[in-house]
Amino acid sequence: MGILFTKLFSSLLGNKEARILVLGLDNAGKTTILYRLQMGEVVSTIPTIGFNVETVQYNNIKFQVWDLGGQTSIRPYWRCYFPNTQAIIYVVDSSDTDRLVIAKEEFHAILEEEELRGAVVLIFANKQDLPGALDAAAVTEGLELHKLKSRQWAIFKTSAIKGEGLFEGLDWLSNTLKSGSG
Ligand code: G3D
Ligand code: MG
Repeated sequence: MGILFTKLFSSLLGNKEARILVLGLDNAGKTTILYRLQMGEVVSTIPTIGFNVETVQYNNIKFQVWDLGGQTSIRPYWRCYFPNTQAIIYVVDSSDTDRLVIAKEEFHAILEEEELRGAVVLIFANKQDLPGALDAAAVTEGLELHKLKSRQWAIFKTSAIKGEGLFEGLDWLSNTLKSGSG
């Protein structure tokens, strides 16, 4: 995946600093995906306010990961991470049907942020290898993706554990960003 990743993103965005946020509820598979991509060293930082942010810097692109949900008091501090965000990769545990409603609410809440208005959205319907995992259509419905207006988005079925679907999703993302409207 490391080499594929280089192919996909090497020509992206020139020398402009860019950010890609990888978000979702805890246990969705975000950290697993970050390691799967093998882009480089994952640096974990805990800002004073107490939420954990994992960062991988790939050339001029910063990938940053944290868990949505939980304490509302820390949310204002998320905003430090919003400027220059080109894309959001939203990761869902497709087998966690109990929390799909929370995943949906968190998803739409984050997209209301002014500074994320222009961000392209890639959804990973993760953990497809688990029995009972919802398919892409069911996750699309659960997340109410039809409500996304004037935003480029796509959903891909993935298994981070098996490394399936990640490349296809990132291929879409890099093409969409390269086409310039991201
Ligand atoms: P998070 O960073 O979003 O909180 P993690 O999620 O990447 O830490 O993953 C949470 C758990 O889900 C981990 O299991 C991880 O191995 C597992 N996981 C991630 N992606 C997949 C997947 O595609 N399929 C399956 N079956 N499991 C997955 P543990 O047991 O280490 O807590
Ligand atoms: Mg994690």
